[in-house]
Amino acid sequence: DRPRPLVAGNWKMNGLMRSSAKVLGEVHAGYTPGLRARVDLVVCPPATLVSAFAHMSVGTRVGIGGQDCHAKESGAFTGDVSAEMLADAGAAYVLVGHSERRQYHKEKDADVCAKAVAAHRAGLTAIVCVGETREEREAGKTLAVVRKQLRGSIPVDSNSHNLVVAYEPVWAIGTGLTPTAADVAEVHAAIREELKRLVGKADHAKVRILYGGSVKPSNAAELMAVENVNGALVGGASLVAADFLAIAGAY
Ligand code: G2H
Repeated sequence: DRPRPLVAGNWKMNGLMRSSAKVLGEVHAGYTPGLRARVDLVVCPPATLVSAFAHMSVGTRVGIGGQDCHAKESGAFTGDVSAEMLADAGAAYVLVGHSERRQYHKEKDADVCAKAVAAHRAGLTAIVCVGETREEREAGKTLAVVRKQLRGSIPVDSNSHNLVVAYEPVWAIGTGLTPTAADVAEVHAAIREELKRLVGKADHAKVRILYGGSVKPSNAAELMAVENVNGALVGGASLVAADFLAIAGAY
C-alpha cells in the first residue's frame, strides 16, 4: 500500500531551448520500461519551456510541471503565469511554495495555499514545498515549523492525486549538505501524521512525500530507503540526464 515513488526535477532558472531539448531527450531515452514500472518521473523546466517540453513528452509518460503559478486565473498581473496557463501548455504538475519563492518573493503559507488551490482548480497536481531554515533547526523548531507550514499551505480539497508534499530543509538546498537518514525519517513521519488530519484518514497514506535538498546519485539510495520518503525533488542534479536517471534508479 506504499505510494508509487515520484522523482521530480526542478530546473529552476536554467535551460535554453536547444541544450535543454537534448537533456529532455536523454531523460526520455533513459526512462526505460523497467524504470517506468517502478517510479514516476516529472520535469519542471522554466515556464518558457513548459509547452515545448510537454509536446516533446507526449507518449513518454514523463510528466511536465511548472515551478510556480499565480493564484488567479487571469488578469492584470504582469509577468505572472496562471495554473490554467500551465495546464493549457501541457503541464500536469506545479511546484508551489519552494523556499526560493518563499525567500525571494516573500511568499507566506496563505499565498502558497492560494496557489495550490489554483493548481487544483486547473486540474494540476500541486507539489507543496516545506522546510526549515538552519536557524530554525538549530533552535529545535524543525517539526513545529514544518507542521505549521503544512497546515497553512495545504488546501482542504487535497488528496493523493492532486497533492504531493516536498520536504526541503532550506540549509540543504544547493549546499551539498543533507540531513541524516534519521533526521529525514523524523520529519517525514511528522508530515505523514499531519497529512492524516489535513487530507483525511482514507487517503493520507497514499500522498507522496518527497525529500529535496542536494539529492545526488551518491546519496539517493540512502535517502530513498528512508521510511515515508516516496521520492525526491532534485535541483542541480536534474540538469544532467544521467544523474537524474541514476537518482530515479535508486528505487
Ligand atoms: C532544492 C532542490 C530542488 P538542489 O531547491 O528543489 O535543489 O537539489 O539543487 O539542492
